Amino acid sequence: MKKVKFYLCAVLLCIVFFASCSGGSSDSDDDSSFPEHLLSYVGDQSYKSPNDVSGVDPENQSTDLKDGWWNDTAFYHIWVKSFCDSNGDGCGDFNGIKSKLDYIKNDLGCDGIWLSPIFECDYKTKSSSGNMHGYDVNDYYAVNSYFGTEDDLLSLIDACHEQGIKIIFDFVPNHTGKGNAWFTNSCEGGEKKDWYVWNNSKLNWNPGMGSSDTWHKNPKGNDYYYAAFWEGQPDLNFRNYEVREEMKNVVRYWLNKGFDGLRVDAVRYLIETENSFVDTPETHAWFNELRTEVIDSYKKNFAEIYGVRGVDRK
Ligand SMILES: [Ca+2]
Ligand SMILES: [Ca+2]
Repeated sequence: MKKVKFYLCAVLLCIVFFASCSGGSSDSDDDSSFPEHLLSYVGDQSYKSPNDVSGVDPENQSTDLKDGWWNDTAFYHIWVKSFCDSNGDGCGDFNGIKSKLDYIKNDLGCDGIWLSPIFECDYKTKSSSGNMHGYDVNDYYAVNSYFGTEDDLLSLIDACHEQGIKIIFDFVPNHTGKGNAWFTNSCEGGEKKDWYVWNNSKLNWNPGMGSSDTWHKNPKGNDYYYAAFWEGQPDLNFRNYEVREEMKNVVRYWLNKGFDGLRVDAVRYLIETENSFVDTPETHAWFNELRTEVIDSYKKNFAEIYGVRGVDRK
């Protein structure tokens, strides 16, 4: 009888052991599969942004631009937070840059400015210990209030053009900040659920930046979202027609405010496929849409794109 009890216990322990192993593997850390639903295109193809701009606004466009102007323009990259603080609050700002245009043009010999991200962002601080990089945008239609007002920015753009300086903005389409209202709505299962990349279990995609810890738990649900860079920068879903249009609208919106062009961030990572997480034909297709539907219509098209042909930023 004792032997029977022993064997029964052993069998039960084995069942428990194997059950726990198989249960663990369904939510394991080494699942690099590509679930079929992530290949589907979703959303409303006739979607219009609440901030919709229907086309080119000629009012604010410079008239002295020739095709290919960017080829002989010397750009100065300005990290806005640290460049020049005009009001002594510890944070660089648009008015500070405006006060330095003569220095940029005549002392440095530059006739173009590339601004680091200037929009409302998730990690926002004036502290010198935090870099506030701005590559975690919470609102693509609002300037970071620590840098000044939108009027301050427009005044800077005008002043640049008066000095013969081109000015471009940093556009971050692959991901937003976690504090973006779109992401909050998505986490809560609202109408923007499919604006981000979700799966019911944690996957282990490695887009090639060293870490495969790229899927993170929904803070308001039981599913997981993809973030190629880190959990604070959730990837937008560019297989959603609404996202595709919204991000094209962001470019129209700011070019209409007078910017001469844009620098595009993280271009390699827009759309993932079963075969690759970077440089995919699907990613190229969206940039082609951006070029043909938006940028080309401005006749002063310029987009500084890092890494689209496989050469990443150095
Ligand atoms: Ca300031
Ligand atoms: Ca992506």
